Amino acid sequence: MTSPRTRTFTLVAGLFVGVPALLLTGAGVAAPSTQEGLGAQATQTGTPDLIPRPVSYEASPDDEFELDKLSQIVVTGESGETRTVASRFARQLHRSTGFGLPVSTQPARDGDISLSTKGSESLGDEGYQLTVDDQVSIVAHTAEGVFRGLTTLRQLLPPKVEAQTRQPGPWVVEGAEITDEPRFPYRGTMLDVSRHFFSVDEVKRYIDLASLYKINTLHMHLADDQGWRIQVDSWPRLTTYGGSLEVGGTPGGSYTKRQFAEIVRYAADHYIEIVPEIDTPGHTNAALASYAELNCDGIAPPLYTGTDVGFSSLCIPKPITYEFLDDVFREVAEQSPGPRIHLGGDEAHVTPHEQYLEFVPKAAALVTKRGKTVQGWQEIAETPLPPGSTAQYWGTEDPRSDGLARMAVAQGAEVLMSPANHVYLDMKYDENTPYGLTWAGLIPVQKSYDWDPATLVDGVSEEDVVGVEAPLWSETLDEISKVEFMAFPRLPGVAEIGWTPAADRSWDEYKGRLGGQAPRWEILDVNYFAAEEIPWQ
Ligand code: NGO
Repeated sequence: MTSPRTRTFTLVAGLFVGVPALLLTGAGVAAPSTQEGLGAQATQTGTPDLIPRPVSYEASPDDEFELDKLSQIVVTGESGETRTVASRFARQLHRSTGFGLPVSTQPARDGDISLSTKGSESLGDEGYQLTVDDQVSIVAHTAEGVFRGLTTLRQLLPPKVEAQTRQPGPWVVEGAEITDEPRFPYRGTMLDVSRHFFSVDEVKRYIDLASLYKINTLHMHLADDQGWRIQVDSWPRLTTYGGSLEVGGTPGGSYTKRQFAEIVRYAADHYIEIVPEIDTPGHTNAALASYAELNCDGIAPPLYTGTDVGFSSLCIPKPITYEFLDDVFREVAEQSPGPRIHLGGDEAHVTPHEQYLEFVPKAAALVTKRGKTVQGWQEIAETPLPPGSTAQYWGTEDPRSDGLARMAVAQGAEVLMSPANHVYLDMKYDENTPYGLTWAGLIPVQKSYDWDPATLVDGVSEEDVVGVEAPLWSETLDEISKVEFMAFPRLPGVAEIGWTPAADRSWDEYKGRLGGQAPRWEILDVNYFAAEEIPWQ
C-alpha cells in the first residue's frame, strides 16, 4: 500500500471510531447520520446518494477505498466482453483522475478494482455484488451485471469523477457491501426524433445521461406525421423527402444506415437496447407524402410541420401497404439487433375501426416474420397479438386506457407502463415551464416518482408488467438542452421506479438523494430544472 493512501485512511478512519455498521435495506429506513463531513456524496441520512437505490446497502465504516495512480482494473479469467467493459471504464475515469488504470490479470492489490462474472446465476443479467474495502470488488453473473456495478461505483466516487478534464483527488469511496438487482427487466426512455430531429451526437448525449441511472432501453420514435428519420433503401424518398422537415418547418434530417449503426453501437456499449418505432397506421403523413401510391386516393398530401395528431392513415385495403411495411420492417430489423420492434398503433383516429382491427395483426406478422417481438401503444391490445408482445400503457388512469391494459393482460401480452400523467417527460412541471405540453396535466417531480407500476391499474399486477418507460415527445423541444430540462430531474426517478423494490421507495427519502445529483449534473453541464421541491446540494 502506498503511503498517501495509508495517511488518508488513518485520518478518515478516525472519524469512525465506535460507529456501528449502517444497514440500508427494507422500507425507506433512514440510517443514522454518521458520515457527515465526508464530502458531497454523503447525505443527511448517512447513505450515499445512489439512484436507483440499491436493494441492499450496508456501510462498512471501518473500511475505505482510494483510487490512485497505481490502481489497476483486474479481470482474471474473464470474457473479452468484461475486459472491454473494464477498458471503457478506465478510459472514462482517466479523463478526470488522470490515472492510467491498466486492465490487468495480476492478483488484485489494495487500491485495485476487480471485476468478475463468476457470480451466481441468481444475480440474473443485471445483478451484482459490490464490496468496497481496501479494494473494490464487483461480482456479477454477466458482463452487463459488471457494467451496472461499475455504474454504481461511478456514483460512489466524488461527482468530479464525471469531469472531462483532470481534477485533483482524493478519489475516496467509503466502505460498503452492496447487493443489487433490478425489479423489472425493462427500464426505458423514449426520444421522439420525428417532431424534431436530434443528431447522432445529441442522441449519444441522452444515452450518456440515461445510462448513469441504469436505464437499459432507448425507444426511438423514428417516424411520425412530421418526419421519417431512418434510412430505408427500398423506399428512399421516406428520408430524402419525408425526412426533410420538422415541426415549425425548419430542416429535419434522418439517420443513414451508418449513423443508425453508430447509435446502436453506442447504446450497446452502455448496455442500452434500442427499440425502433415505426408508427402505424396513423401518424404516417411523412410516408404518405413521400409515396402517392400509399394513399387510398393515390394523391400524396403535402409535408406536415404542425403538431396535430390523429389525421393520417395508411390505406388498410391496399396490398401495397403491406409490401411497404414488409420492406420497412425488414430494413429496420436489419439495422436493429434488439429483440423488439415497435409498430406504434396509437391514435389511428381516421382509420375505420374495423380496418384497424384487421391491420394490426397483419403488421404484427410482418414484425415477427423478421424474428422480432411486437411492441405497440396500448390500442393494439384490442387486436389479437402474437405471443411475447408488449402493449405500452400511455393512459392517465382513465377507464378506457385501463381497460386496454387489462385486455393486453387477458391475452398474455406484457404491459409496459408509461402513464402520461406521471412519466410523460414532455408535460410541463408547472405553469411556468417554458416549453412542453399540458394535455396529461402538470407533472411536478414528486408526481413523476410517487406511483407504482404494479398498483396503478386494477387487474394489472407485478407479473404482468415488463417495466416502465418515460417517453419524451418533442413537439416543443427543438434542442437537446430542452430535452435535458424536461428529463432532469424526472428521469432518474422513473429509473428508480423500474429498479428498486416498491417497499424500499419513499419520496421523502428519495428527494434527498435526488438533491445530491446536482453537483454531478453541474459538472456534466446538464440543463436540469432546479425544482423547488428538491433539497438541492
Ligand atoms: C400522445 C401521442 C403523441 C404525442 C404525445 C404528446 C401517444 C402515444 N401518442 O402519446 O403523438 O406526441 O401524446 O404528449
